[in-house]
Amino acid sequence: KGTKNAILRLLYENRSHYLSGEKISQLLDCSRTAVWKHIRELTAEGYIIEALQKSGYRLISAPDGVNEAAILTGLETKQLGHTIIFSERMDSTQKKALELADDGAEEGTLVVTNEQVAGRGRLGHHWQSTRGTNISMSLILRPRLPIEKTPQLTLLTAVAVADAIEEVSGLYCRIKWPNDILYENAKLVGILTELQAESSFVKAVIIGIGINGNTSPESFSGELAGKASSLRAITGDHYDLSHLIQVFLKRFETLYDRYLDKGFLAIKPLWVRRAASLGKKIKVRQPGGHVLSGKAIGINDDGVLLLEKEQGEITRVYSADIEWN
Ligand code: BTX
Repeated sequence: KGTKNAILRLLYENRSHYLSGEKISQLLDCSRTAVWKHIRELTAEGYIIEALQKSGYRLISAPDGVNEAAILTGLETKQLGHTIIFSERMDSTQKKALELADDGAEEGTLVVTNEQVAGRGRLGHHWQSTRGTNISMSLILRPRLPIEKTPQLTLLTAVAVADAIEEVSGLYCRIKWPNDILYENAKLVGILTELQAESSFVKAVIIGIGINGNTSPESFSGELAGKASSLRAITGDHYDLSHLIQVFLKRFETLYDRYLDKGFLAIKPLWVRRAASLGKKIKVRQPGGHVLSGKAIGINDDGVLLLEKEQGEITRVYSADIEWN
């Protein structure tokens, strides 16, 4: 698998010209037969690779979805995403990332798959993924943060994803507290932040992100009909999901560095600018089933939602699902 990945990586890096079998075998220190065998395997997997007798190989196109080589080629981050754990199919990237974090995976490790069969949302919800058309990924971080600050990373992630979506598609998305990314009330992205801690400090934060990129509108049926959408369903365009991941990682890294340096106050205005829920009358459904209603007046400097109840009393909301009409 290692050599095949390395060949794919070379093909991605040299997309503008042909790379001879001999050159590949020299660079990777393997036989030309091995190169030929791996190229044949890649072709069977759906990669279209042009082979010219005198010139060599050139990658024309890749199957739908993401792959490790595509994410790494041209990635502009300093650290995030430099280690990628990819496989075509996984139960849940979140589950895998939690295991890897337990085993000491370093900050910035990205777990990603094309087919997530048991995706998890918050509070035991299910997250739907369709093969090759949406992004399912989990990022492992090791910030030196007290536990109570970690929800801020969810808000930061929402800003980074919304900014990345805007950069690749031009769509201006809004954020519904704490973690939904909406375009005209349809959910395009889900974010799930989980952590491993020791006493009151964080050992690892795992940020799971699901993005409906090229998902067809028909796949949002039943409960999701009218509530979920995808970039493709909105614009009609087809997106390079590996590129979207690169743009996200770059943006996230910039904001994360700024956050570690200056704290949440440096991120708050970026979040508020995109906030969909502020100023609205909302219903807050808390874990455990308790429901509050009132007006969402803002978030405080820690990222906690401030709810003004009928009588004018202000309550802080740390974790909940919110809705409005
Ligand atoms: P959440 O609890 O805020 O949202 C889950 C709810 O969203 C579901 O109950 C359902 O109503 C709706 N939903 C389910 N699938 C979709 C979808 N594809 N698009 C729009 N709405 C949907 C959000 O939880 C957090 C989701 C994180 C998913 C990522 S994917 C990579 C990583 N691995 C993993 O198992 N989870 C995370």
